[in-house]
Amino acid sequence: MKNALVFLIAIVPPFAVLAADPGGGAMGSFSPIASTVKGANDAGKNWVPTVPLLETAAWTSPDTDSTYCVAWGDIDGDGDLDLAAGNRDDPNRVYTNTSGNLVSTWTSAEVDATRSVAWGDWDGDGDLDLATGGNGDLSVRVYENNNGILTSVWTADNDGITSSVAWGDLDGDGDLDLATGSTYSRVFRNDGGALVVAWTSPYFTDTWSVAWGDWDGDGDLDLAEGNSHANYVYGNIGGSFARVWDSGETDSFDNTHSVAWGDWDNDGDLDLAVGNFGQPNRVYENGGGSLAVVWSSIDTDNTKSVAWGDWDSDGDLDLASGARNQVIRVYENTGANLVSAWLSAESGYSYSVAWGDWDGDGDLDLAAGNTNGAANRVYENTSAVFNDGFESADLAFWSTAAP
Ligand SMILES: [Ca+2]
Ligand SMILES: [Ca+2]
Ligand SMILES: [Ca+2]
Ligand SMILES: [Ca+2]
Repeated sequence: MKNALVFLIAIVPPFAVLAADPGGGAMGSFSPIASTVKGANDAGKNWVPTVPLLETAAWTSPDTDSTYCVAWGDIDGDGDLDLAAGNRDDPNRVYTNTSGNLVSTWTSAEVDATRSVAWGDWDGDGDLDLATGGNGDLSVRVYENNNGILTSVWTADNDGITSSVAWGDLDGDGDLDLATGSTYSRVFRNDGGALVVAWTSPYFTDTWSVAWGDWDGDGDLDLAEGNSHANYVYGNIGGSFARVWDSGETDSFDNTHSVAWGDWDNDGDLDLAVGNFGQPNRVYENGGGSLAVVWSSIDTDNTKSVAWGDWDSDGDLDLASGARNQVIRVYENTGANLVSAWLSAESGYSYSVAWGDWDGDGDLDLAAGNTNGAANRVYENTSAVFNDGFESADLAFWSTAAP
């Protein structure tokens, strides 16, 4: 998993890093580290010469649950990330992280045909509780966390399939409210432990995905909606919502299954990635009150899930995508473009991808939730970071380049 060189560096103080000197081959010190190393290797933008994510999964679940959604969260408060899996035809599951292994420690009593899971401390007692959304009469559920055991404590009828759940404090009162994507999107407000319907979208949207983000920078959370037709953003106006942006697409255009906010151009506002099924994925750049397509993928994967994460730790957000019956991709952010830079070895039914540092070495690893008889997987990132952007990928480059 971690090569000996990385381990050597990890145990020395960060400002006295020793590495092979590319000029003379002797051991020496770099100062400052990031500019010296990256400037010499990476023309212009911080392009990392080696791909940081391993192609073959480092962890594969022993079960083959039909997982529609995975989410990282520290269920037991021991400082490492555990993995929740929302399953379609099986009980939901939590894999607890035990020294780098993920072991199933909880399965739900219910089988809800779950499509989405989200961690959040809904009761403010300091531990993460789990919201789920799925099919059926009681398609939205909250499991309360008691010492790592999750028990269903709240359910709601959401008028149809709930494809997406997302926690966010819509009214700034310090507790988490819950957005749901369904036939009509909803927001449930947290009123002292009870979740009550605060808003229902007036639009029939057939929503696949919802995501909170302060798109206009006014300090409250707005809501993006990924739909089978046009995508919407609802602006938060004093705790209620009004549609303030419409992508304007028709039924024959993007069939969006996943949306994710992220500041891809580092200009301080949130941009929106959309994962489209059988059509190009896209990034809409935030132009202050509007979103405009600035990137479309060359591929037209059956994308089910997109997730932003800085996989190479160079300070910009890269984009992972999971797709049905296709490989997982990572699109590397090269400045004003996203370039497909990594493909998983497996071609699975990856309905969900989620970044998280599962081994606590400072870089983002990638979890994939798979359906159709495929195990869930975690792909390990080998670019452990030591202070400002200094990466093991650079170390590996220098160690092989030195005489
Ligand atoms: Ca809690
Ligand atoms: Ca931006
Ligand atoms: Ca990056
Ligand atoms: Ca890691």
